[in-house]
Amino acid sequence: MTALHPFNTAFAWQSAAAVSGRATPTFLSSEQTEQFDRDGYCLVEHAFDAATIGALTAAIDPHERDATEFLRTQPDGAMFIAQADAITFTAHLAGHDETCRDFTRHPSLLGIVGDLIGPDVRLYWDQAVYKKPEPTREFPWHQDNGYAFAEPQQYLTCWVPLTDATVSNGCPWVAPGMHRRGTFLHRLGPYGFTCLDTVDDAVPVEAPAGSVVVFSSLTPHLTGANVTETVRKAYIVQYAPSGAAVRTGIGADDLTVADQPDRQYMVLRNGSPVTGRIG
Ligand SMILES: O=C(O)CCC(=O)C(=O)O
Repeated sequence: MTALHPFNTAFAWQSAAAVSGRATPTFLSSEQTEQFDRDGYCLVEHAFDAATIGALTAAIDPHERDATEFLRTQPDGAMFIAQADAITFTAHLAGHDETCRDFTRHPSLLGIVGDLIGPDVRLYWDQAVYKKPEPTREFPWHQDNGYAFAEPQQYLTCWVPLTDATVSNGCPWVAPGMHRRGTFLHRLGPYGFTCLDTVDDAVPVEAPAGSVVVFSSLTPHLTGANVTETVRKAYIVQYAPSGAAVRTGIGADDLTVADQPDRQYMVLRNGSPVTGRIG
């Protein structure tokens, strides 16, 4: 049995209905929220039109190019788990790019977070992940809460493909049902933090551009190698209930509330979209 993270001492999964206060979802279908509760993920198709994804990609590409150029100045073209010619992570775009920021408040995303988090929600993290043609490198099994331990442990990742994501180019795979145990112990491997070596019942989630793979911060997932000749692009937006905090130790004061005004802004307040200027 996989060991738990030392900070994960009393976890109990909260259903979508319990956290959202919605007996029936208003944006997702009941089948989707049931799958999310049971398996830890669901796929939402036709969430964004082609123009939205085209504009988002056009906005992100130059930032990713800059990130790649920066990586090339580093030893081996790499820094931590990013590598210029294999995988790049371009974080906090919503903090300075208006197209990305607007996207984080897209009605489809707000519908999803209203159904799966609750009435008061902040953006928690955002990053573009570009997986370059690289036939051997998997991004290993991990939970997003294994990187930085947030409380509540249960927040939401919306994995938005900017190009069709397939098994061949590195779509996400998930480990159904394991989110219900809370955060696992992670160790740092060559390509990132990891909590599991193999998963017998792993499910690939192929996702066309325009869809979004929605999973819990506690859902173990990996992305496969990219054996095609084109770049697989994704923009990842994560949301947490307002008041969520990152724990760095076991003390009562070892918590930092995730509310940086420029990039961890409110997107829903009392169930209504928060519009207007940010920061
Ligand atoms: O998009 C990818 O290839 C991996 C991204 C991922 O799992 C993450 O950033 O946690």
